[in-house]
Amino acid sequence: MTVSLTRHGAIAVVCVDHPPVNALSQSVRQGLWDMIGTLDALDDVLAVILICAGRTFMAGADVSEFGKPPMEPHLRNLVQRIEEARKPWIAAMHGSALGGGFEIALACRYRVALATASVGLPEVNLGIIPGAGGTVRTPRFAGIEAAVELVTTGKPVRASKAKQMGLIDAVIEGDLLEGSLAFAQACDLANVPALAQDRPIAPVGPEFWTNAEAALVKRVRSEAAPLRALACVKVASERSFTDALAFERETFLELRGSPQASAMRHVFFCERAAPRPSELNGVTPRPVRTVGVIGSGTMGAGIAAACREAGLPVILIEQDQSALGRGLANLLHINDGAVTAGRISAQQAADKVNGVIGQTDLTALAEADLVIEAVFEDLAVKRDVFARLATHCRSDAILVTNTSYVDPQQIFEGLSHPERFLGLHFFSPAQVMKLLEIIPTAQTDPTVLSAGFALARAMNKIPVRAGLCDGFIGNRMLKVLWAQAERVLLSGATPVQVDAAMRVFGQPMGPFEAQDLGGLDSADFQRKTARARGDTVFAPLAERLVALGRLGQKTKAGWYDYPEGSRQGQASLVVTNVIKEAGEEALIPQRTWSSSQIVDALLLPVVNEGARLLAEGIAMRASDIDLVNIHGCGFPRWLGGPMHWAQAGGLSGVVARLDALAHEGLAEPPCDALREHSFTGRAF
Ligand code: 3H9
Repeated sequence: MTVSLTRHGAIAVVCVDHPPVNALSQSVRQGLWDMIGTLDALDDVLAVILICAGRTFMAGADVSEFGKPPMEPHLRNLVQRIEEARKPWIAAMHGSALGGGFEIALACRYRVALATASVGLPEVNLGIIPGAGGTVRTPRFAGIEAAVELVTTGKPVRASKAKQMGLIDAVIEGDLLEGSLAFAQACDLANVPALAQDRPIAPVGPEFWTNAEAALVKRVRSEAAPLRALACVKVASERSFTDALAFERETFLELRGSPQASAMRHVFFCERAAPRPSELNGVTPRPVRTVGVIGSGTMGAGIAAACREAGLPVILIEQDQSALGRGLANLLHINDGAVTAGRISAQQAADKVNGVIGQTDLTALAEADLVIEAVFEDLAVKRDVFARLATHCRSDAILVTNTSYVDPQQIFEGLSHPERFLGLHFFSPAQVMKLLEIIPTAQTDPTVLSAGFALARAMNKIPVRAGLCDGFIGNRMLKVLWAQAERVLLSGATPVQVDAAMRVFGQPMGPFEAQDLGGLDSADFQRKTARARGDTVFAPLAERLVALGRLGQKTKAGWYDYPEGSRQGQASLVVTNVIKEAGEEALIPQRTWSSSQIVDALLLPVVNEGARLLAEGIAMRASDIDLVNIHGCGFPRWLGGPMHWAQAGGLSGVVARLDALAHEGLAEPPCDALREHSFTGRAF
């Protein structure tokens, strides 16, 4: 039974059991709807506890039902019916009480939760707003400021914080059902708390709304839902309960059918499918209980921190004691940063650091199940490390190279047990960035590949399988974007114009600001390696800047000038002259650029490259390309990733605009695969 009833004397316990996350699918809504009628009619029931089986309280509306014809009973009506039930309902929450699940809880007379539970209204992450009273009831319990924070960020809060905010009545220690029964028995049921609709909202001054909107516009750029959620809370504070519910409903329906909501649902399901690719169904990952990390620079220390996040003990290897000292200091710095940011407690930070043993001798890795090399990006250096690892590690230990562009097949060439080698590409900073590219070689065993995915899941990262090529998926696409950005400069635009256009599109920063932040030297090193291999590279402007010693913020000069002490770039006369000279030398015709033309010139070739990656089998799915761009390259989530964005806008338009750019010499023409998808209308 999806919704079942048990009796504990005068207390009825309604249990929802709808794996995996008790989403409010039609069967759950119907079951609860019927239960309200049944319980209202039972005179000997004094109170009702609403609890859930499995790993969580109801995690929200069933997202897979969005986009399909709505089915009764509707969630908003169910919420209202619980609120108006003859018996007081008590929501007993564990896991994540989210979205519609939390809206149901808000309609109950009481809310209790385990200390480990969290509650929230994450609808903005799906491009929508709460649609069953969340924006109207939350400010009546927690006040306007807290409600604005909850609905505009979508971030859940832990039970103790929720209690401080007035969102829940008690935090339960021990068994949830027992604790809830005790809570129910202790309640003065003749004097139940007021319903949300009967609670006043403490007003805020007009400047609150002006400031909140200004801050939000800055944060969310062209993402629609958070601003609309803010507007709903404002209406809730200004109009009647009924009017506010109607306004929320109207906004919800409008957003639910919007392209942004469709894009964010696409991302939601891509993210959940990514850790479990169908090609690894039935494959048991090789167990990983202990990890070794070679190298403790920024990347190595970040990887060690990510492994500790997964709860794995780490053996950190450096060449000598002084390098090891610096590496362990890097690790301390990462954890201190997490404590300062409030992400972990001082005790958790200490546990993380204590789980790392520093060593200078590879024999310490004799029993490690998996070893990740994070040394210099140089084929010979990496090959030397693995030749030595092959003699010190168990023959079934998984040996991993962390590389952003050196070919793993070449790194492992000729070593014994080739089935145990794997490439992983962590994005920097490794302990923060969600994306992990997983690169098997031709010989990698499926159990080893599967272990890579399991490791990513344990680290709370989004794994994407990539084939062997220069830059894999992320860096290969970024290379196209940066090359296009230079083409646009050479034909008349300025770095300020290009960066501004990409920000307005939704990127957190433009390509030139991003290069200045990361440093121009690492891409330059990569280009030299590519040239040595005989590849063609196109970065005439970046190469001139590197030759001038303009490496970005770290040298106070890159694509922009950085006056002493400032991280805010200023347009540079030197760069203007470099662009002018290079354009004149190459006889590039000058033209004017609008923001949308800049976005097209930068991103349509990226889509084209995505189609190539799919055709070459480097990317398995278009959704993987979308995830790489969202989590690794700053593509706006609310546009769904470049492949979704291109498809949603119409591929025939993409092909026509790319053809026009190619005609002007500003991009390569659409590849065959892109033309074919556009012609047949077949989804990527
Ligand atoms: C809403 O409520 C709107 C209302 O205001 C108004 C309506 C009128 N629906 O993440 P996991 C599936 S909007 C359907 O790996 P975890 C997921 O696809 C909703 N399915 O687990 C996956 O399936 P599979 C607001 C859902 O333990 C499986 O559950 N709520 C839903 O790491 C496991 O997911 C949210 O946005 C759903 N709502 O994390 C909450 N949620 O196994 C979204 C999950 O086939 N969900 N699935 O791949 C989450 O944040 C996480 O899933 C949660 C568990 C924290 C709950």
